[in-house]
Amino acid sequence: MKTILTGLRANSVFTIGNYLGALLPMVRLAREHSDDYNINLFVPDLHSIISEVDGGDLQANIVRGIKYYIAAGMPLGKNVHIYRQSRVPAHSELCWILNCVATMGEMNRMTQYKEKSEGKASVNVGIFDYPVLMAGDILLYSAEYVPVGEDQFQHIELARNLAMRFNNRYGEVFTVPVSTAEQVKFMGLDEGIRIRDLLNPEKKMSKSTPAENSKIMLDDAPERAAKKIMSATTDSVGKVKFDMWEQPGVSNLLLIEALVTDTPLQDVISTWTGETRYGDLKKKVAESVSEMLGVFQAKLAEVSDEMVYELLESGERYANEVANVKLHEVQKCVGLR
Ligand code: AQP
Repeated sequence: MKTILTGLRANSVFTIGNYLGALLPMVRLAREHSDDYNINLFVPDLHSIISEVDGGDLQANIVRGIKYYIAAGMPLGKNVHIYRQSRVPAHSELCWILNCVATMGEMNRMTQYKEKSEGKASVNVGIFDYPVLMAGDILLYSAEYVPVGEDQFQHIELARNLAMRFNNRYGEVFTVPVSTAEQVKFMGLDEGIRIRDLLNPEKKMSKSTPAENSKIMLDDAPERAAKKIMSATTDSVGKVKFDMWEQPGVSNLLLIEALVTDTPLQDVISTWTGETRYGDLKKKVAESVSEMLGVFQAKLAEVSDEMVYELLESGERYANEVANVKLHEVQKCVGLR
């Protein structure tokens, strides 16, 4: 059976960027395909520690991260596997082997590394190397489809390159994930999703950005989220047009409105193009986001810790079984067994 796999770092509360760009597409795919695909959802807790864990409580964040998936409507059938990366040691072991296949040249080109290390006097090696760990996360389970936001596409391409290079060198061991263009098609999209920072819409919305008004968190009170939308940066053009280059703030609002209300983007664009009162657009988006958060938060409150730990127990048993078989195969190929 083919595998669809995704992970969201549990280093803090998620933003609506994480929710709309990765969590919701995965939930949709799981709903469509959980009868005939393995659906692997994991918490990349080893990735979490490459940056400081906000709130200092990684365990609580992990449990909350899994609750997010459930609250977002993830089906919990027999083919859905939920696990923590650190409970499957094969991830770290495969990462080391892949480190010996990856090159400094390709790693130095990773945009996320450049962005995350920009302006810092000292950068940990984990920030540089985590795309290799991510490649291992994918290749261990022979996942062909990896729904992620647009910012992670370069890492999917890296995973493909490492898989192909390894296969050329040692034999056909890894399933190569499909190209990012095909990933997008599989998600039913025209292009990858990138929700922008509300104050600085040239940048993506990130949980680690310090400015509170730049991002909407999934635990924001609906009224607070509405205020953040109302204070979002727009532009001085004075007329709504969907153009991420010329009018990124306004275009970001249109994209959020489409995703939050599950309306085709083209329909939202047609409704608002030419509108001169940005305030009206903001008001509508603020209402939609508040409503979405209210419904989501009510569902979240119904998910118990016990439910999460039960899912983890069976998910981690499954993940270790599958990952150990693949790791053993890899170790044999490189001469370690
Ligand atoms: N702004 C975004 N728009 C669309 N998708 C996004 N994702 C993140 N930000 C956006 C997607 O969310 C998934 C999980 O991301 P992650 O937490 O593993 O790491 P990240 O990409 O580094 O997310 P952040 O919010 O930017 O975290 P910090 O600030 O901690 O670095 C991925 O699929 C990602 O594409």
